[in-house]
Amino acid sequence: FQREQASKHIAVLAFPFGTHAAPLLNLVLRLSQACPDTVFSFLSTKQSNSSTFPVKLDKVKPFNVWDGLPEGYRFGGNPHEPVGYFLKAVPGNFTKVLDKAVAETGKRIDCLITDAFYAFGADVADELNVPWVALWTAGPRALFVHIDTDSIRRHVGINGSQDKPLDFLPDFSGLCVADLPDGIASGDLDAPIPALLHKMGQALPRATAIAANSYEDLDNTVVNILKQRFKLYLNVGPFNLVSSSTVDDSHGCLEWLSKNEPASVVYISFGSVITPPPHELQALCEALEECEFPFLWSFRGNPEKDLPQGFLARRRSKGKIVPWTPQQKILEHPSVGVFISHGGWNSVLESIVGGVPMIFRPFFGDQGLNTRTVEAVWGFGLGLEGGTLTKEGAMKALKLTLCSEQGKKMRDRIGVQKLLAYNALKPNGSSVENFKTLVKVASVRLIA
Ligand code: U2F
Repeated sequence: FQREQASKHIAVLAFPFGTHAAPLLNLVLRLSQACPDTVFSFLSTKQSNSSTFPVKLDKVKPFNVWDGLPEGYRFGGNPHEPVGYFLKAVPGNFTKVLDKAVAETGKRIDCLITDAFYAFGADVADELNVPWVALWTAGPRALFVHIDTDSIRRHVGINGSQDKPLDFLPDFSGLCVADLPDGIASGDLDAPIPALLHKMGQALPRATAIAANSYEDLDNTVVNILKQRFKLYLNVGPFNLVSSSTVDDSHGCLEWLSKNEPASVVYISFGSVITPPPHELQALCEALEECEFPFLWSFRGNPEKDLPQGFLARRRSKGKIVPWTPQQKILEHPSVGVFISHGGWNSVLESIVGGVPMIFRPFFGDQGLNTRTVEAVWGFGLGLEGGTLTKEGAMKALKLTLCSEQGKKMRDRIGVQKLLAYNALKPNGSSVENFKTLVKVASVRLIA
């Protein structure tokens, strides 16, 4: 950590759950390359920092903040619980460590970069008198519904009909209230995460810039509205095309894929935190057995215990189940024909870059919105009948995506998005130009 030589200091506040800290670090590494005389203090919880930082970095130093958990806390299986405790500890846990970062680097803070979830970033940046850059790690459309929450509530009411169409929103035809993230027009609006997102929607217009993990040509209408709503809205992704992380294929997934026919394998992953309930796992296993498509499954949990008896032994020649895969590389492998996903935004972008159509089983947050947007607006994936995994529903979706003319069309459509995503990151591409603007924003106080 080159304290003496570095002359500028950017503080970064990460959200330590789901796949949030990793894309933020990705952005920071790009900024660090563009601003070699800047040091970055990256604040997250100990657990998040130890899994996000692959190696010790010269100019980016991790600082641990308190996770808010009571003494002796034991995780009981509900992923929202530790988030709730953490949110009670912010922003105090961060501001305390910001002082430490200033003391250790010997540099005042010149710019604040936070996960967009942190509305308090606006006040902290004002107090420091520095620019506030917020990173939105999900899709443009999810951001839009969070900044327009009050107006959506006025239109559709609260906890009213789930079938109400959202066609009063731009490019939302085919979507309805049920597709919105929980806490916008239904559910417990005062629960910690809906409250956080509502505050976020109100604070983000104060940000000097919002950076987002997307590209201009995806969801163009919505992107143009976001540009009017914010001081500066900059798509600088997809991040998976600029990530330099090494590929860990310790379970031999890529080699296994190579033994399969092109576009034949079903890849299954429900992201970093979710395991579907037992009856849905059972239904998916039955569908895979009956259809006999080869599959690769990134499984959270214990497959011996959680999957139907005998399934592993019976499917050994056709399927591979592992605890973790190099997902980006998997989706770029020509053997993968379809991706069964929870609809996390990183997974959607990785499927676009791989050119692989998707089948969705969404669980929370933006996942339902991503599902219906891909299905009804972009046309390169499918939701399941009834929204959950049943044997019949899964079989139908698999056959449709892998063996029908409609599936071929989905593959063509996602292929077009793939090209657009690559174009955005070519020299002079929109994400590259947006990134240059972001570098200027982050350096503004530094130049002054
Ligand atoms: C939260 O997302 P998740 O972490 O649940 O899901 P994704 O956004 O799809 O990200 C999962 C990442 O984990 C990687 C995969 C993605 O980059 O490549 N991965 C892997 O490398 N190997 C594996 O075996 C399995 C996964 C939230 F739940 C979502 O709703 C949000 O959209 C998202 C972004 O804000 O954060």
